[in-house]
Amino acid sequence: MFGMIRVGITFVCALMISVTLAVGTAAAKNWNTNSSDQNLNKSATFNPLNPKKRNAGDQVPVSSNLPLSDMMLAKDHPFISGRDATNNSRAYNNRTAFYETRWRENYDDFPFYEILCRVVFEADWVGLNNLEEIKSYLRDNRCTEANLKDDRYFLSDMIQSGVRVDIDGDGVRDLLVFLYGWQVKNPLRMVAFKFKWETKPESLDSPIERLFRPEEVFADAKYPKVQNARFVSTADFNEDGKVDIFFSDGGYDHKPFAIYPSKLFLSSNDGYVVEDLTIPLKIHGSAVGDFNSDGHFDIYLGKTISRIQDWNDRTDENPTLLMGDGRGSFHKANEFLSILAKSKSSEVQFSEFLDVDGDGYLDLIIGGQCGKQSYIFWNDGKGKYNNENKAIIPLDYVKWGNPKCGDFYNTITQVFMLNDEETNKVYFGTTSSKHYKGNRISLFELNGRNLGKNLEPFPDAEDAGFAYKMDYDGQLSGSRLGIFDFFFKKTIYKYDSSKRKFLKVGLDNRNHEFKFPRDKIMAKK
Ligand SMILES: [Ca+2]
Ligand SMILES: [Ca+2]
Ligand SMILES: [Ca+2]
Ligand SMILES: [Ca+2]
Repeated sequence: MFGMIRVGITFVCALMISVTLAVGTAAAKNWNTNSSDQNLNKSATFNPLNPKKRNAGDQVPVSSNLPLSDMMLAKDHPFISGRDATNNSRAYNNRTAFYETRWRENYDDFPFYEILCRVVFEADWVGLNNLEEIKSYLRDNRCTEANLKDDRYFLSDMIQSGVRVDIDGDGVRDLLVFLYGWQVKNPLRMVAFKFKWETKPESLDSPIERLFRPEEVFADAKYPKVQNARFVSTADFNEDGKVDIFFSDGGYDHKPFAIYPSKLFLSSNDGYVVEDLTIPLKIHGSAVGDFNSDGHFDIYLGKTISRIQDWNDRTDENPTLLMGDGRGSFHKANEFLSILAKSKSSEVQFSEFLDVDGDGYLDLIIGGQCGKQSYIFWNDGKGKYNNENKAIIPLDYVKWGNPKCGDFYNTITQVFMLNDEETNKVYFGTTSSKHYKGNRISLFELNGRNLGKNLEPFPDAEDAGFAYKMDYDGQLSGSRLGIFDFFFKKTIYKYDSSKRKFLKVGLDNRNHEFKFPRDKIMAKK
């Protein structure tokens, strides 16, 4: 019964694709097109299920006078064994930025209110247009509340995501914060904080030392504008051993629906050089990994909108695969994508490169929305994905009737792998939402390329927010998940091998409890 219906849905999709393909090729005009000789050296594959993390307690602040050229070294993550970007053998094969990003997008030391307070009182370049109003609100609340709301401004929107990179080469990863919020005719600009120390789980002392001046971080001595960095990836795109950053810009989600280019921050001896990777496009669901195992990181761009007046009045474009040349340039390579992965009708809201079947080649996960199915496309070993070689991720889809968007938990917000050492079983996991409402953890036992049924989906109605950000709480195997809400409060789940499900361990509100010098910050002009 379900099999027949599934065939029916696939057939409808195929029909839609044949119509949309003809008109959907205009989006990717403006990529850098330098191509290079492909270096096809083979080397050891990275096993994401066997990572090692150094003890956070071992890390102490060190001061040094490293030259500027040592900034942002990728080698400050020795726990990712075999993946050191400064390794002479350059073992890039099959690398995904997924795990690196997970580590660098770490929100365990993310002092939410201090960031907010410093953004408003100290970071005058950010570009808030109703600054006095916001200041007086924050003053009244001692910088400890975030619910100011006028007709189009919401403080909690402002702090959207962060990346931890050692900016000044002192051995302690600092924090770049990507802000979200529409201000007159511009998005906000970023902020970057110098950190004093890293993860000390018991401490509530603020990890922030001060704001970086823009010339300490960016080559052009300006903080870049950023509208919507919901999907951030870190990887060494120009292969100089230093961490680079890519974010796809999701634009502004309310009128006037402004759209902006997606950006690369490429390392240089003068700090990050900011480049537009795309023309202004509203992009959702990007992923980074070396899909064709040539040693260079590549980028997949999911749902793409080139023009939007309103949700019902917009021009969608097809997703794009960009092949990297290892020097920070990319060219379009959609011939490697399956038809579904390069069709706007798939409504790709989430994507990830991950070696799900463990054959050493990165598979491509695309997550649809509103009843569109989500898939894993298996890499054929040559970087090619096709519609015949895939698995449907068995979430709840529209099976009958005419349900509305958001009736089922089928909008993927995060994916992960779980290696259950007790039973030696491997699982593919997802968190999914009802179109960004609610959160459900799903687990599918992996048997080669077969996905088992959804094990004990948990929880349903209990958690109102969706999984905005996720970490592995120190264990990349995914046996302990930390799921962050919009305010970066964390809910921790632990996998119970005997029950084969995740159990909620508790809440971690530390990001709201950090002590910081409010009076000193608020005294600034
Ligand atoms: Ca530092
Ligand atoms: Ca680099
Ligand atoms: Ca590549
Ligand atoms: Ca694979």
